[in-house]
Amino acid sequence: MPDLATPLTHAAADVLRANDRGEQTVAAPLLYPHQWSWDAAFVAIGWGTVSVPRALDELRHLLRGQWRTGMIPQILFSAEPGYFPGPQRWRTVGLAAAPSDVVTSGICQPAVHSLAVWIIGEQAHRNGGADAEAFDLFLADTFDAWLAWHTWLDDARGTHPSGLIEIHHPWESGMDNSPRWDAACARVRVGEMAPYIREDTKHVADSGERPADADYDRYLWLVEQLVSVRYDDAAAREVIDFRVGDVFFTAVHALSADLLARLGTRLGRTTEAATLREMAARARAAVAATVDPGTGHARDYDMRAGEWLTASTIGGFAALICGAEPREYTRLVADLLGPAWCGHASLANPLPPTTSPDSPVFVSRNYWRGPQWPVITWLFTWALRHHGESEAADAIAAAGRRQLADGTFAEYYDAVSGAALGSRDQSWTAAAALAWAA
Ligand code: 2M8
Repeated sequence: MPDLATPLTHAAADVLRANDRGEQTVAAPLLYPHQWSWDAAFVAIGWGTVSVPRALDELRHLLRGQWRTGMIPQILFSAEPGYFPGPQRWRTVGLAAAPSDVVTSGICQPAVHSLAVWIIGEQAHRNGGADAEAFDLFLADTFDAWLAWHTWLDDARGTHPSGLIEIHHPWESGMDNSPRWDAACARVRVGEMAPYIREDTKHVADSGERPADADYDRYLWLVEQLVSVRYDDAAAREVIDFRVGDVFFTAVHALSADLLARLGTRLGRTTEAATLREMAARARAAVAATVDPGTGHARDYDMRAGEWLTASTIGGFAALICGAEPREYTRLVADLLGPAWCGHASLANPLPPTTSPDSPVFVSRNYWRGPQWPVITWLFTWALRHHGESEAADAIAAAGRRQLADGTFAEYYDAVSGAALGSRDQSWTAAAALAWAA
Protein backbone atom coordinates (compact mmCIF):
# COMPACT_ATOMS: atom_id res chain seq x y z
CA MET A 1 0.00 0.00 0.00
CA PRO A 2 1.56 3.35 -0.99
CA ASP A 3 2.41 5.57 1.92
CA LEU A 4 3.10 9.30 2.21
CA ALA A 5 5.71 8.90 4.94
CA THR A 6 8.52 7.06 3.15
CA PRO A 7 12.07 8.37 2.62
CA LEU A 8 11.18 8.83 -1.09
CA THR A 9 8.13 10.99 -0.45
CA HIS A 10 9.99 13.01 2.20
CA ALA A 11 12.73 13.63 -0.34
CA ALA A 12 10.15 14.50 -3.01
CA ALA A 13 8.47 17.03 -0.74
CA ASP A 14 11.91 18.52 -0.01
CA VAL A 15 12.45 18.99 -3.77
CA LEU A 16 9.19 20.91 -4.04
CA ARG A 17 10.11 23.02 -1.01
CA ALA A 18 13.54 23.79 -2.45
CA ASN A 19 11.98 24.81 -5.79
CA ASP A 20 9.22 26.84 -4.12
CA ARG A 21 9.42 30.58 -4.74
CA GLY A 22 6.41 31.51 -2.62
CA GLU A 23 3.35 31.06 -4.80
CA GLN A 24 5.06 29.45 -7.76
CA THR A 25 7.37 26.48 -8.04
CA VAL A 26 10.15 26.68 -10.60
CA ALA A 27 9.97 23.71 -12.97
CA ALA A 28 13.60 22.89 -12.10
CA PRO A 29 16.48 24.69 -10.46
CA LEU A 30 18.86 26.26 -13.04
CA LEU A 31 17.49 24.66 -16.23
CA TYR A 32 13.90 25.94 -15.86
CA PRO A 33 13.82 28.80 -13.32
CA HIS A 34 10.22 29.87 -14.09
CA GLN A 35 6.67 28.56 -13.75
CA TRP A 36 5.67 26.34 -16.68
CA SER A 37 2.03 25.72 -17.45
CA TRP A 38 1.65 21.96 -17.49
CA ASP A 39 4.46 21.51 -14.97
CA ALA A 40 2.49 23.73 -12.58
CA ALA A 41 -0.57 21.47 -12.87
CA PHE A 42 1.43 18.33 -12.04
CA VAL A 43 3.33 20.18 -9.34
CA ALA A 44 0.04 21.31 -7.80
CA ILE A 45 -1.06 17.65 -7.67
CA GLY A 46 2.17 16.89 -5.79
CA TRP A 47 1.69 19.84 -3.44
CA GLY A 48 -1.86 18.67 -2.80
CA THR A 49 -0.53 15.62 -0.99
CA VAL A 50 1.55 17.87 1.29
CA SER A 51 -0.61 20.99 1.59
CA VAL A 52 -3.88 21.66 -0.19
CA PRO A 53 -3.66 25.46 0.30
CA ARG A 54 -0.17 25.48 -1.26
CA ALA A 55 -1.47 23.44 -4.21
CA LEU A 56 -4.24 25.96 -4.77
CA ASP A 57 -1.78 28.86 -4.59
CA GLU A 58 0.26 27.24 -7.39
CA LEU A 59 -2.77 27.19 -9.66
CA ARG A 60 -3.92 30.66 -8.64
CA HIS A 61 -0.47 31.98 -9.50
CA LEU A 62 -0.60 30.28 -12.89
CA LEU A 63 -3.96 31.92 -13.60
CA ARG A 64 -2.36 35.34 -13.07
CA GLY A 65 -0.72 34.68 -16.42
CA GLN A 66 -3.93 33.78 -18.26
CA TRP A 67 -4.42 35.85 -21.41
CA ARG A 68 -7.62 37.76 -22.09
CA THR A 69 -8.33 35.25 -24.84
CA GLY A 70 -8.46 32.46 -22.25
CA MET A 71 -5.07 30.99 -23.15
CA ILE A 72 -2.93 29.80 -20.27
CA PRO A 73 0.62 30.54 -21.40
CA GLN A 74 3.48 28.05 -21.46
CA ILE A 75 5.76 30.14 -19.20
CA LEU A 76 5.21 32.76 -16.48
CA PHE A 77 8.60 34.37 -16.11
CA SER A 78 10.17 34.92 -12.70
CA ALA A 79 13.05 37.34 -12.20
CA GLU A 80 15.60 34.49 -12.15
CA PRO A 81 18.20 34.48 -14.95
CA GLY A 82 19.58 31.53 -16.89
CA TYR A 83 16.82 30.51 -19.30
CA PHE A 84 16.58 31.15 -23.02
CA PRO A 85 14.37 32.30 -24.73
CA GLY A 86 13.35 34.96 -22.22
CA PRO A 87 10.82 37.82 -22.44
CA GLN A 88 12.94 39.81 -24.94
CA ARG A 89 12.52 37.10 -27.51
CA TRP A 90 8.82 36.51 -26.89
CA ARG A 91 7.88 40.23 -27.00
CA THR A 92 4.45 39.76 -25.40
CA VAL A 93 4.72 42.78 -23.11
CA GLY A 94 2.16 45.43 -24.03
CA LEU A 95 0.02 43.17 -26.21
CA ALA A 96 -3.67 43.77 -25.59
CA ALA A 97 -4.34 40.07 -25.00
CA ALA A 98 -1.46 39.53 -22.57
CA PRO A 99 -1.74 40.14 -18.82
CA SER A 100 -0.34 43.47 -17.65
CA ASP A 101 1.24 42.46 -14.34
CA VAL A 102 3.12 39.26 -15.24
CA VAL A 103 5.40 38.53 -18.16
CA THR A 104 4.60 35.38 -20.10
CA SER A 105 5.57 33.59 -23.28
CA GLY A 106 3.03 33.65 -26.11
CA ILE A 107 2.17 29.98 -26.67
CA CYS A 108 0.45 27.30 -24.58
CA GLN A 109 0.94 23.73 -23.34
CA PRO A 110 -1.32 20.69 -22.82
CA ALA A 111 -4.43 21.41 -20.74
CA VAL A 112 -3.84 19.13 -17.76
CA HIS A 113 -5.05 21.80 -15.33
CA SER A 114 -8.63 20.69 -14.78
CA LEU A 115 -7.29 17.20 -14.14
CA ALA A 116 -5.15 18.75 -11.40
CA VAL A 117 -8.12 20.64 -9.99
CA TRP A 118 -10.11 17.41 -9.93
CA ILE A 119 -7.37 15.43 -8.14
CA ILE A 120 -6.68 18.18 -5.61
CA GLY A 121 -10.43 18.36 -4.96
CA GLU A 122 -10.52 14.67 -4.18
CA GLN A 123 -7.57 15.04 -1.81
CA ALA A 124 -9.13 18.10 -0.14
CA HIS A 125 -12.41 16.31 0.44
CA ARG A 126 -10.63 13.24 1.81
CA ASN A 127 -8.85 15.57 4.25
CA GLY A 128 -12.12 17.39 5.03
CA GLY A 129 -12.37 20.50 7.29
CA ALA A 130 -10.45 23.59 6.22
CA ASP A 131 -8.96 21.86 3.14
CA ALA A 132 -12.39 20.97 1.78
CA GLU A 133 -13.62 24.50 2.42
CA ALA A 134 -10.55 26.06 0.79
CA PHE A 135 -11.00 23.86 -2.24
CA ASP A 136 -14.70 24.65 -2.63
CA LEU A 137 -13.96 28.34 -2.47
CA PHE A 138 -11.15 27.96 -4.98
CA LEU A 139 -13.36 26.05 -7.37
CA ALA A 140 -16.14 28.63 -7.21
CA ASP A 141 -13.56 31.41 -7.79
CA THR A 142 -11.68 29.80 -10.66
CA PHE A 143 -14.22 27.66 -12.53
CA ASP A 144 -14.76 30.40 -15.14
CA ALA A 145 -11.03 30.71 -15.77
CA TRP A 146 -10.65 26.98 -16.52
CA LEU A 147 -13.81 27.13 -18.63
CA ALA A 148 -12.33 30.06 -20.61
CA TRP A 149 -9.14 28.06 -21.19
CA HIS A 150 -10.98 25.07 -22.67
CA THR A 151 -13.30 27.36 -24.62
CA TRP A 152 -10.31 29.13 -26.15
CA LEU A 153 -8.78 25.80 -27.14
CA ASP A 154 -12.06 24.77 -28.72
CA ASP A 155 -12.69 28.10 -30.50
CA ALA A 156 -9.20 29.24 -31.46
CA ARG A 157 -7.40 25.91 -31.80
CA GLY A 158 -10.21 23.50 -32.62
CA THR A 159 -11.41 24.93 -35.93
CA HIS A 160 -9.85 22.36 -38.26
CA PRO A 161 -12.34 19.85 -39.74
CA SER A 162 -10.41 17.00 -38.08
CA GLY A 163 -11.54 18.36 -34.70
CA LEU A 164 -7.96 18.03 -33.45
CA ILE A 165 -6.50 20.78 -31.29
CA GLU A 166 -3.87 22.47 -33.42
CA ILE A 167 -0.53 23.64 -32.17
CA HIS A 168 1.74 26.24 -33.71
CA HIS A 169 5.00 25.29 -32.05
CA PRO A 170 6.53 21.96 -30.94
CA TRP A 171 6.89 23.51 -27.45
CA GLU A 172 3.08 23.64 -27.28
CA SER A 173 2.97 19.85 -27.31
CA GLY A 174 5.26 19.67 -24.28
CA MET A 175 7.15 16.92 -26.14
CA ASP A 176 9.44 19.36 -27.90
CA ASN A 177 11.78 17.31 -30.10
CA SER A 178 9.64 14.17 -30.29
CA PRO A 179 9.87 12.33 -33.63
CA ARG A 180 6.16 13.12 -33.78
CA TRP A 181 7.21 16.49 -35.23
CA ASP A 182 10.17 15.53 -37.44
CA ALA A 183 8.33 15.65 -40.76
CA ALA A 184 6.50 18.88 -39.92
CA CYS A 185 9.70 20.49 -38.59
CA ALA A 186 11.55 19.53 -41.76
CA ARG A 187 9.11 21.80 -43.61
CA VAL A 188 9.93 24.86 -41.47
CA ARG A 189 12.01 27.32 -43.50
CA VAL A 190 14.12 29.30 -41.06
CA GLY A 191 14.49 32.95 -42.08
CA GLU A 192 16.62 35.89 -40.93
CA MET A 193 16.58 36.50 -37.20
CA ALA A 194 18.77 37.89 -34.44
CA PRO A 195 21.56 35.56 -33.27
CA TYR A 196 21.17 33.82 -29.92
CA ILE A 197 23.00 31.73 -27.38
CA ARG A 198 21.39 28.65 -25.88
CA GLU A 199 21.35 28.39 -22.09
CA ASP A 200 19.93 24.88 -21.73
CA THR A 201 23.08 23.04 -22.82
CA LYS A 202 25.02 24.79 -20.02
CA HIS A 203 22.88 23.03 -17.44
CA VAL A 204 23.00 19.39 -18.60
CA ALA A 205 25.96 17.03 -18.50
CA ASP A 206 25.78 16.08 -22.19
CA SER A 207 24.22 18.13 -24.99
CA GLY A 208 23.15 14.79 -26.57
CA GLU A 209 20.40 14.72 -23.93
CA ARG A 210 18.87 17.90 -25.40
CA PRO A 211 17.36 19.01 -28.74
CA ALA A 212 19.83 19.77 -31.56
CA ASP A 213 20.89 23.30 -32.58
CA ALA A 214 18.92 22.92 -35.81
CA ASP A 215 15.80 22.26 -33.69
CA TYR A 216 16.45 25.45 -31.73
CA ASP A 217 16.75 27.46 -34.97
CA ARG A 218 13.27 26.26 -35.92
CA TYR A 219 11.88 26.88 -32.42
CA LEU A 220 13.16 30.45 -32.49
CA TRP A 221 11.99 31.05 -36.03
CA LEU A 222 8.46 29.95 -35.17
CA VAL A 223 8.50 32.46 -32.31
CA GLU A 224 9.45 35.15 -34.86
CA GLN A 225 6.51 34.15 -37.03
CA LEU A 226 4.11 34.33 -34.09
CA VAL A 227 5.51 37.70 -32.99
CA SER A 228 4.95 38.98 -36.56
CA VAL A 229 1.18 38.48 -36.13
CA ARG A 230 1.18 39.53 -32.46
CA TYR A 231 0.07 36.02 -31.50
CA ASP A 232 -3.29 36.45 -33.20
CA ASP A 233 -4.59 32.89 -33.66
CA ALA A 234 -6.44 33.39 -36.94
CA ALA A 235 -3.48 35.22 -38.47
CA ALA A 236 -1.08 32.60 -37.09
CA ARG A 237 -2.96 29.87 -38.95
CA GLU A 238 -2.07 31.71 -42.18
CA VAL A 239 1.60 32.50 -41.58
CA ILE A 240 3.00 29.79 -39.37
CA ASP A 241 5.24 27.11 -40.91
CA PHE A 242 4.25 24.59 -38.24
CA ARG A 243 0.54 23.87 -37.99
CA VAL A 244 -0.18 20.46 -36.58
CA GLY A 245 -3.17 18.65 -35.09
CA ASP A 246 -1.78 17.25 -31.83
CA VAL A 247 -3.57 14.07 -30.87
CA PHE A 248 -2.11 13.86 -27.36
CA PHE A 249 -3.02 17.49 -26.60
CA THR A 250 -6.51 16.79 -27.93
CA ALA A 251 -6.86 13.76 -25.64
CA VAL A 252 -5.70 15.73 -22.60
CA HIS A 253 -8.20 18.49 -23.44
CA ALA A 254 -10.98 15.87 -23.67
CA LEU A 255 -10.11 14.29 -20.32
CA SER A 256 -9.78 17.64 -18.55
CA ALA A 257 -12.93 19.12 -20.09
CA ASP A 258 -14.90 16.08 -18.91
CA LEU A 259 -13.60 16.43 -15.36
CA LEU A 260 -14.29 20.16 -15.37
CA ALA A 261 -17.84 19.40 -16.53
CA ARG A 262 -18.29 17.20 -13.46
CA LEU A 263 -17.00 19.98 -11.21
CA GLY A 264 -19.31 22.44 -12.99
CA THR A 265 -22.30 20.21 -12.32
CA ARG A 266 -21.42 20.25 -8.63
CA LEU A 267 -21.41 24.05 -8.74
CA GLY A 268 -24.82 24.08 -10.41
CA ARG A 269 -23.34 25.37 -13.70
CA THR A 270 -25.35 22.90 -15.76
CA THR A 271 -25.27 24.82 -19.05
CA GLU A 272 -21.49 25.21 -18.94
CA ALA A 273 -21.12 21.59 -17.86
CA ALA A 274 -23.10 20.47 -20.91
CA THR A 275 -20.92 22.63 -23.17
CA LEU A 276 -17.77 21.11 -21.68
CA ARG A 277 -19.11 17.60 -22.14
CA GLU A 278 -19.81 18.36 -25.80
CA MET A 279 -16.29 19.72 -26.25
CA ALA A 280 -14.87 16.59 -24.64
CA ALA A 281 -16.99 14.32 -26.82
CA ARG A 282 -15.84 16.14 -29.98
CA ALA A 283 -12.22 15.94 -28.94
CA ARG A 284 -12.51 12.24 -28.05
CA ALA A 285 -14.11 11.50 -31.41
CA ALA A 286 -11.33 13.44 -33.14
CA VAL A 287 -8.72 11.28 -31.38
CA ALA A 288 -10.55 8.09 -32.38
CA ALA A 289 -10.73 9.25 -35.99
CA THR A 290 -6.94 9.51 -36.25
CA VAL A 291 -6.35 5.82 -35.55
CA ASP A 292 -4.17 4.14 -38.15
CA PRO A 293 -5.96 0.93 -39.13
CA GLY A 294 -2.58 -0.75 -39.62
CA THR A 295 -1.02 -0.02 -36.21
CA GLY A 296 -4.12 0.77 -34.15
CA HIS A 297 -2.31 3.90 -32.92
CA ALA A 298 -3.51 7.50 -32.94
CA ARG A 299 -1.74 9.85 -35.34
CA ASP A 300 -0.95 13.54 -35.40
CA TYR A 301 -1.89 15.46 -38.51
CA ASP A 302 0.20 18.00 -40.41
CA MET A 303 -2.39 20.63 -41.34
CA ARG A 304 0.09 22.51 -43.56
CA ALA A 305 1.04 19.52 -45.68
CA GLY A 306 -2.28 17.67 -45.35
CA GLU A 307 -0.49 14.52 -44.19
CA TRP A 308 -0.61 12.10 -41.28
CA LEU A 309 2.42 12.04 -39.01
CA THR A 310 3.20 8.42 -38.34
CA ALA A 311 6.25 8.17 -36.07
CA SER A 312 5.89 5.38 -33.53
CA THR A 313 5.73 7.43 -30.33
CA ILE A 314 3.90 7.58 -27.06
CA GLY A 315 1.47 10.00 -28.77
CA GLY A 316 -0.02 6.92 -30.46
CA PHE A 317 -1.52 5.95 -27.11
CA ALA A 318 -3.49 9.19 -26.77
CA ALA A 319 -6.79 7.30 -26.50
CA LEU A 320 -5.60 5.77 -23.23
CA ILE A 321 -5.73 9.30 -21.79
CA CYS A 322 -9.17 10.35 -23.02
CA GLY A 323 -10.88 6.96 -23.16
CA ALA A 324 -12.09 4.89 -26.09
CA GLU A 325 -14.56 2.17 -26.91
CA PRO A 326 -13.86 -0.69 -24.38
CA ARG A 327 -12.48 -3.32 -26.77
CA GLU A 328 -10.25 -0.77 -28.42
CA TYR A 329 -9.07 0.46 -25.01
CA THR A 330 -8.16 -3.05 -23.80
CA ARG A 331 -6.27 -3.73 -27.02
CA LEU A 332 -4.24 -0.53 -26.61
CA VAL A 333 -3.40 -1.40 -22.99
CA ALA A 334 -2.08 -4.80 -24.11
CA ASP A 335 -0.01 -3.08 -26.79
CA LEU A 336 1.44 -0.59 -24.29
CA LEU A 337 2.47 -3.43 -21.98
CA GLY A 338 3.69 -5.56 -24.89
CA PRO A 339 7.09 -6.21 -26.51
CA ALA A 340 7.27 -3.07 -28.68
CA TRP A 341 6.74 -0.78 -25.67
CA CYS A 342 6.96 -1.33 -21.89
CA GLY A 343 7.84 -5.00 -22.39
CA HIS A 344 10.63 -4.33 -24.90
CA ALA A 345 13.62 -6.56 -24.17
CA SER A 346 16.11 -3.67 -24.34
CA LEU A 347 14.47 -1.54 -21.63
CA ALA A 348 16.04 -1.10 -18.19
CA ASN A 349 12.58 -0.58 -16.68
CA PRO A 350 9.19 -1.78 -17.98
CA LEU A 351 7.86 1.76 -18.46
CA PRO A 352 6.51 3.61 -21.50
CA PRO A 353 9.41 4.94 -23.60
CA THR A 354 8.59 8.14 -25.49
CA THR A 355 9.45 6.44 -28.78
CA SER A 356 9.24 2.71 -29.49
CA PRO A 357 12.73 1.11 -29.22
CA ASP A 358 11.83 -0.67 -32.47
CA SER A 359 11.61 2.65 -34.30
CA PRO A 360 14.65 3.68 -36.37
CA VAL A 361 14.49 7.16 -34.80
CA PHE A 362 14.54 5.93 -31.19
CA VAL A 363 17.39 7.44 -29.15
CA SER A 364 17.41 6.09 -25.61
CA ARG A 365 19.01 9.19 -24.01
CA ASN A 366 17.78 12.10 -26.11
CA TYR A 367 15.00 14.11 -24.43
CA TRP A 368 11.61 13.29 -26.01
CA ARG A 369 13.08 10.86 -28.57
CA GLY A 370 13.13 7.75 -26.41
CA PRO A 371 13.71 8.32 -22.69
CA GLN A 372 11.09 7.54 -20.09
CA TRP A 373 9.57 10.56 -18.37
CA PRO A 374 8.23 9.83 -14.86
CA VAL A 375 5.54 12.50 -15.17
CA ILE A 376 4.20 10.95 -18.37
CA THR A 377 4.33 7.52 -16.78
CA TRP A 378 2.30 8.89 -13.87
CA LEU A 379 -0.26 10.47 -16.22
CA PHE A 380 -0.80 7.15 -17.96
CA THR A 381 -1.22 5.33 -14.64
CA TRP A 382 -3.83 7.84 -13.50
CA ALA A 383 -5.72 7.62 -16.78
CA LEU A 384 -5.58 3.82 -16.90
CA ARG A 385 -7.05 3.60 -13.41
CA HIS A 386 -9.66 6.24 -14.26
CA HIS A 387 -10.76 4.22 -17.28
CA GLY A 388 -10.98 0.96 -15.29
CA GLU A 389 -7.61 -0.65 -16.09
CA SER A 390 -6.35 -0.81 -12.50
CA GLU A 391 -4.18 -3.86 -12.93
CA ALA A 392 -2.15 -2.30 -15.72
CA ALA A 393 -2.03 0.98 -13.80
CA ASP A 394 -0.68 -0.78 -10.69
CA ALA A 395 1.98 -2.67 -12.63
CA ILE A 396 3.26 0.48 -14.35
CA ALA A 397 3.05 2.55 -11.16
CA ALA A 398 5.09 -0.04 -9.23
CA ALA A 399 7.84 0.09 -11.88
CA GLY A 400 7.61 3.89 -11.97
CA ARG A 401 8.13 4.10 -8.21
CA ARG A 402 11.10 1.75 -8.44
CA GLN A 403 12.67 4.00 -11.08
CA LEU A 404 12.41 6.98 -8.74
CA ALA A 405 14.11 5.14 -5.89
CA ASP A 406 17.48 6.51 -7.12
CA GLY A 407 16.42 9.76 -5.41
CA THR A 408 17.67 12.07 -8.20
CA PHE A 409 14.17 13.18 -9.31
CA ALA A 410 15.59 13.35 -12.80
CA GLU A 411 13.69 15.02 -15.60
CA TYR A 412 13.88 11.80 -17.67
CA TYR A 413 15.68 8.46 -17.76
CA ASP A 414 17.71 6.65 -20.42
CA ALA A 415 15.27 3.95 -21.49
CA VAL A 416 18.01 1.38 -22.08
CA SER A 417 20.71 2.04 -19.47
CA GLY A 418 18.28 3.38 -16.86
CA ALA A 419 20.57 6.39 -16.20
CA ALA A 420 19.10 9.62 -14.80
CA LEU A 421 19.17 12.39 -17.44
CA GLY A 422 18.42 16.09 -17.94
CA SER A 423 17.79 18.21 -14.88
CA ARG A 424 17.97 16.77 -11.37
CA ASP A 425 15.37 17.77 -8.77
CA GLN A 426 12.80 18.36 -11.49
CA SER A 427 9.61 19.51 -9.77
CA TRP A 428 7.14 17.40 -11.75
CA THR A 429 9.19 14.25 -11.14
CA ALA A 430 8.98 14.91 -7.40
CA ALA A 431 5.25 15.54 -7.85
CA ALA A 432 4.85 12.16 -9.57
CA ALA A 433 6.51 10.43 -6.59
CA LEU A 434 4.06 12.17 -4.24
CA ALA A 435 1.02 11.52 -6.43
CA TRP A 436 1.81 7.79 -6.60
CA ALA A 437 1.99 7.67 -2.82
CA ALA A 438 -1.27 9.49 -2.15
C1 2M8 B 1 10.71 21.31 -21.67
O1 2M8 B 1 10.47 22.36 -22.58
C2 2M8 B 1 11.04 23.68 -22.47
C3 2M8 B 1 10.26 24.59 -23.40
O2 2M8 B 1 8.91 24.61 -22.98
C4 2M8 B 1 12.51 23.72 -22.81
O3 2M8 B 1 13.09 22.71 -23.22
O4 2M8 B 1 13.08 24.81 -22.67
C5 2M8 B 1 9.64 20.25 -21.97
O5 2M8 B 1 9.96 19.04 -21.37
C6 2M8 B 1 8.28 20.75 -21.50
O6 2M8 B 1 7.31 19.76 -21.65
C7 2M8 B 1 8.34 21.18 -20.04
O7 2M8 B 1 7.11 21.74 -19.68
C8 2M8 B 1 9.46 22.19 -19.79
C9 2M8 B 1 9.67 22.50 -18.31
O8 2M8 B 1 9.82 21.31 -17.57
O9 2M8 B 1 10.70 21.70 -20.31
